[in-house]
Amino acid sequence: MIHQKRRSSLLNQLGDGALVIISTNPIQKRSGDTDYPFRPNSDFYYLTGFNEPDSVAVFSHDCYTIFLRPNDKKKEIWEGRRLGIEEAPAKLNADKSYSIADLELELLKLIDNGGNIFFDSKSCPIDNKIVDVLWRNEVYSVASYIHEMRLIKDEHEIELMQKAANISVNAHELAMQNTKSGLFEYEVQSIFDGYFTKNNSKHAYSPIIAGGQNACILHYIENNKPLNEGDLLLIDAGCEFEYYASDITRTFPISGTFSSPQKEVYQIVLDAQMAAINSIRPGVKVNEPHVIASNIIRDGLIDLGILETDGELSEFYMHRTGHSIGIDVHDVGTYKKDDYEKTFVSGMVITVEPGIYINNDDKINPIYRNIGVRIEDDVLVTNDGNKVLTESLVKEIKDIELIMNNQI
Ligand SMILES: [Mn+2]
Repeated sequence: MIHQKRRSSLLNQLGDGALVIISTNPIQKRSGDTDYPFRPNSDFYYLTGFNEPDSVAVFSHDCYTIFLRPNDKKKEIWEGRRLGIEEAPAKLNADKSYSIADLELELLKLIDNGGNIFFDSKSCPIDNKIVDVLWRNEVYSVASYIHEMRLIKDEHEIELMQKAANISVNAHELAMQNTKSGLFEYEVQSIFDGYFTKNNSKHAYSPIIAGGQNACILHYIENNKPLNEGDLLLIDAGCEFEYYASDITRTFPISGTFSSPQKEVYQIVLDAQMAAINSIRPGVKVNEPHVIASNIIRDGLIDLGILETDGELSEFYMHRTGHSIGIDVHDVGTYKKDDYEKTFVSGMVITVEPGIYINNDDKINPIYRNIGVRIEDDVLVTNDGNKVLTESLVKEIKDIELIMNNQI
């Protein structure tokens, strides 16, 4: 029902007689006869709830048609079960279903009603076939309409995102409790691999398990170095549960106790993160958390003598404070440059993830070198402010030290 509601809501914006055509992702080859695990196209899944490859949805106010793989006993033994043409209408709330092999023939009939056609090609084999069928027609883009809808999460989506957040929170907690020097970064990653799998979820993105100076490499994913006693460990990992993402970063001392310089840097990032989160409510510009976090980080770094009064903050803080999150971990909307003037609306979910990255630089006081800190939570905009979906994961210095020393 939720998908039908989304389709109707989309059609209502597109005007009378609109016909939407949307396909799922192609299967991607990994090597030889091995494929990457299939994941449906996010827009397609949002509108259909269907997660098989080789499918196309065509819908108007009058008719919803789904093209999919027919049942095939032999193929299903090798490749897995298929919903099949007979079961599809009842299961997917469709009016008609056809084999994907009949796509061109049936699509020609479906576009014959004269209404505006909405379609965006991903230049994959199925979309190329659709383009061939549509070549005589004027075609309009539908992606921006779908993305505006996806920006505001409905109750069903918020529930799934809360579940994803909870799984990730628990995995981070386990990692804090089980980290010790001498382990390799991948051994800490295995805590997430195991916990996510055990809870019917997957990594929403390549996890970053970065000890010491590796934390200063923003997209460090090698995760293959040993953890050293005096260093911090930065973990950016989140699961995807039923196609909805979570995204959490925590930074904590491998020994279980922060050193004084680590504390000083960490507290600046935490203050920046909390202030940025506190600013989030409907009507506030989506860029506001970034402005607030950047100012606090700038002042903090100047106080520590790391940044000159007229210095470049981007030497130590070179990314944005957050992004939209949903079916995609970097979800549609709100964090692109044109969107900075937009304001928060109830139902948006964004990350808040300021950081400080101090590289090994002669100019910097040695006690602060090689410290990288990021703290990230997922925040739902509510009618009267916000709710942090990942709030149950500790981040205050004293709480992290307690949990790491198994005292809570
Ligand atoms: Mn993030």
